[in-house]
Amino acid sequence: MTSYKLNSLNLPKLKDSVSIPQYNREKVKTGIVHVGVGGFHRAHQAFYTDQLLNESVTDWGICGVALLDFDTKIYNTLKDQNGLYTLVVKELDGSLTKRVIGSIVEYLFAPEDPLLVIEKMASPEVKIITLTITEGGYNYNEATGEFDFENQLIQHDQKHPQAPKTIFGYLTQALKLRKERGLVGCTIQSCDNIQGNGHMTKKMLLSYVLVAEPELAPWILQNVSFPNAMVDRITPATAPIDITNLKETSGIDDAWPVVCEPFIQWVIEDDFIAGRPAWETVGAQFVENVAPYEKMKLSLLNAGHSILGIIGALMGYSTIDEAANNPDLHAFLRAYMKHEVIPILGNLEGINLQKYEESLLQRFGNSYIKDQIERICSESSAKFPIFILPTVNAQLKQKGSLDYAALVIAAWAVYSLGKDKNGNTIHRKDAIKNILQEKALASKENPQVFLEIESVFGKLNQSEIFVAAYTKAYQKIITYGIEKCVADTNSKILNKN
Ligand code: CS2
Repeated sequence: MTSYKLNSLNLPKLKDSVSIPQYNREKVKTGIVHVGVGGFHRAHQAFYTDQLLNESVTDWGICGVALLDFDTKIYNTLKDQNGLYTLVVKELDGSLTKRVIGSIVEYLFAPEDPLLVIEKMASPEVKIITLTITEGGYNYNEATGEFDFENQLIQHDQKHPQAPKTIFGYLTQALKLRKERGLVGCTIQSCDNIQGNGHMTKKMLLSYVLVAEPELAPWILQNVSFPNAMVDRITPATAPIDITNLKETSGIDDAWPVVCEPFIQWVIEDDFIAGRPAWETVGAQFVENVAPYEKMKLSLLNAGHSILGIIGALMGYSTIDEAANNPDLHAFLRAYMKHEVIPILGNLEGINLQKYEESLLQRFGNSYIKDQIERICSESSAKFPIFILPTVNAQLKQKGSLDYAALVIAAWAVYSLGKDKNGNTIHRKDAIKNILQEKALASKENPQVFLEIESVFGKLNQSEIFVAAYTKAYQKIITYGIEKCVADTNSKILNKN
């Protein structure tokens, strides 16, 4: 079929094969600056906002910001397509729902022109700055609980405030301009998977500001709000076949479409100091306290992902659905949720945890999604402290079950050696990959060494109970192999001395 390159000019030609923005993008004003235009942002916030713009709202267009050199490819691609891209929802029956999204009306590349980005963030029409900068982007040290001033990029920002490299440098300069110009404040809204992501953003930003621009801190406290939010939509990395299929079946020549699952959720605290879009009209939920939703999602969905990812990788799988459909691993995950997570969640008002758990297992098992294990396991050193360790620490406090989590962490130590059960190489991506590997090697002699990585595990290696459970699990994986170990976790092997 004839295909058209996706851009503003060709948009009308595509309207018969796909739904396209119903609004005049030129009339849309930028009310939001979003930092980190990855797949997740494009499947989630930009999608909610696109629906809103379709309802004749014009003040809430998004200006994307690419912060890192690494973002060059997505920046060039979207620039070329005038900010347009296709969102392909892979439905439960395998059919595809496609929609061209138009809510990203501007896009800036920070390394090219930092001052332009600072000006944009400071501009009076911008009311909200949203972030998807990944769990690791908050510059938080698990061992100290504090902002990491050792980070060289942070040190760079302190020396070169007008050409920053980190989000903290940018926000500080933008807020400083707002203050100096007597402008109203704004909302800074994290959309990352972190418990209390608004609190975390506020704490980390203020830590930086107190050192870099101390006089700005009181102004921030008065003029900037940081709502917490829970975000959810499984968004695998786009595969080359997704691009080809889109071109062949719909005639859309899109260099970087986004694929995702049908499920979507966004629960937000209603704390927007300078106003906000009515995202509730397109499905977002505004609540007073988002903490229970965050806790539930991080400790069940995200932890579930990491468990399927790490153990699945060792078993030789490459996608999450393969791991989730392994009956033993499925039963293991279910048991982890039941014995270790649900007891610490308590009663969450208005939430049926049983139903939530069932829906997660169904989402993980959806074989049309093909979420990559490599994506899930990437940056595990930033994920475990948020997704799994709070559960372990809570169980330790109440002297409860921790054998499942101990096995997962032991599996991570074995995974960090870089070979699956068949001896094939596992491709790993992690900011501290070398440290993980070095500790994993030393763990062959003494398994506890892996737990010494303080920036990940904090003081966990000082808990005799945990160390004992972990060491036992580690030795059992080495002796019996991951499959047998998982299969027997509920009964024999793990419980036997
Ligand atoms: C995943 C998340 O990165 C991960 O490890 O668990 O990206 C997950 O797919 C999303 O949070 C789903 O909302």
